[in-house]
Amino acid sequence: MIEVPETKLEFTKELVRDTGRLIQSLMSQNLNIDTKQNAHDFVTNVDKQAEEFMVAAIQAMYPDQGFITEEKMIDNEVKHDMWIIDPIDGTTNFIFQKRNFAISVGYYEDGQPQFGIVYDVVGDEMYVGITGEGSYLNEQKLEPLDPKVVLKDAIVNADNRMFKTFKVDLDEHIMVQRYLGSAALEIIAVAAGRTNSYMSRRLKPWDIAAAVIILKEVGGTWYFGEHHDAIAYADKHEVFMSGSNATILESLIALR
Ligand code: 2AM
Ligand code: CA
Repeated sequence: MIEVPETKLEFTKELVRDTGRLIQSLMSQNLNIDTKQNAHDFVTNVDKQAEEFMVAAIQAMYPDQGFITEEKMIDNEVKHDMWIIDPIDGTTNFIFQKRNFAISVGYYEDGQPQFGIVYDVVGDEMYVGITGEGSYLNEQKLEPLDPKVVLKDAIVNADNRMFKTFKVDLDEHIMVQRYLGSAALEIIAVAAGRTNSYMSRRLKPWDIAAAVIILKEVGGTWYFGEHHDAIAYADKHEVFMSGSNATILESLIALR
């Protein structure tokens, strides 16, 4: 008999850990690598298998769930209970570095964020944000972010192409630039207080849906296209800009 978990959150934490183990075991075998829109937009058999595994488990446990997933192993459809899933965020890192990638699962009800999980598989760090309750790293509560840090003292994560969209030489207005290559892990770095901003020119809902729930619970803030401290379900690229506080985010917007 299948044991019914106490809550959807507990179920999902367990599922994400299981998916992490699946990814680790497949990672040591030969990867089957394809490209999507362009030569450097990769997807592997592992992205697809991991997504299929998660979707099947959720459907087996709960009826009538909606999904928005990157690899489209299920028809994407908006319902009251919504799962927004990126099985591997940071696929290029996954393929070439075998680290610095994450599983991202955001759970929304009636458009409202409930919980988000970002799991750094190789680092074995599970970040969980629960709306109204706080955010956690491996069950340890994250501290609220400092509301007083200003842009000139900020570590800003973004690629050079994002920096080039600014009216100014952004390097002159910040402490230092960094870039990792996994939107979920970079938003998490802001939430954990390791950096002060993450920005990207073109993200989709599954890149951010889980991490922003974690960010919001510690006082961080963001724009996703026109949406302020909110996401959109549409399968559409949007500019993403975030800050560890409103001063940093508004300063960045003023310079763009
Ligand atoms: P991915 O690894 O799941 O594709 C850095 O490249 C970040 O941008 C990663 O989080 C990556 O997610 C995301 N990204 C890269 N290309 C993308 C694309 N074509 N659409 C949406 N997100 C993309
Ligand atoms: Ca992905």
